[in-house]
Amino acid sequence: MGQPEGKPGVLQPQGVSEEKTRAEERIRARAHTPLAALSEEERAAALEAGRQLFARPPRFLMGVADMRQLPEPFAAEVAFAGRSNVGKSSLINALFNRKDVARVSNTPGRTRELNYFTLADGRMALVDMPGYGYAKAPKSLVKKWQALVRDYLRGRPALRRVFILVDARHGIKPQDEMAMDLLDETAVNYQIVLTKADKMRQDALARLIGRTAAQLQRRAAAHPEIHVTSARKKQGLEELRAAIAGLLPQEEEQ
Ligand SMILES: Nc1nc2c(ncn2[C@@H]2O[C@H](COP(=O)(O)OP(=O)(O)O)[C@@H](O)[C@H]2O)c(=O)[nH]1
Ligand SMILES: [Mg+2]
Repeated sequence: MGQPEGKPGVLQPQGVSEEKTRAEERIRARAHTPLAALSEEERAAALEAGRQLFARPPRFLMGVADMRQLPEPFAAEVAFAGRSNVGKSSLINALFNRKDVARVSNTPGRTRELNYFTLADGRMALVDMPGYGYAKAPKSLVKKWQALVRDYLRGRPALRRVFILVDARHGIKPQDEMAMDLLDETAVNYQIVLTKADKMRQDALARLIGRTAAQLQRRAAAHPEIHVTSARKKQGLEELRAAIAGLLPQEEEQ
């Protein structure tokens, strides 16, 4: 979904060359094609690209607590965000089919940082964002999270998408809405990933998906497709890997 032009309150990217914009449009168009809409051959290729991207463990590059420490831009960057305990570490580990990838993000001192992992021979960054919103988090902490994230979102033109993880048992919570407001405001594309789907019955899950889709409809920067995952049952992982791989520009497009 492209950003609606001139929409009030939505920042348009600035200083982007026309050529780069066209390349980005092509990338977006491809990345935004849901797997179900692809031909069988294209679907197989997308899944294989996803499999390859996650076949090797990522490298932990650095934790960033201060915007002056941000690494040089990557060909593509994606970020994972969500409320504390949503299952972010479990999902990142499951995507790589390892047990300890995301452990570093939970070590004392790193829980409030943007933790950078690199994949695809360093061409892509996966950023594990600090968890937000324990319900009783002090206001000052929430403010700090917002400031770090706002600066981050504004300062990373190669940030292709933020995956907002939402617990399938709870659906979108006020803290998630705050995060989505921030993403709409900074015109950064985002997509909902439901976690812990194994905890839900099919009918309840279907209702939640419908409700969640409706909540996204009027949001400027939201990608409408919703991923349904379970780290425990390894559900929805192939599709999510494929979606992430689709955000990496092909070599010839760089
Ligand atoms: N049933 C179920 N529980 C999960 C799943 N993923 C994570 N959890 C549990 O949810 C809790 C928080 O998970 P964690 O990955 O540490 O969340 P984080 O704080 O967002 O990194 C842990 O007790 C996990 O075992 C899942 O797919 N299914
Ligand atoms: Mg974690």
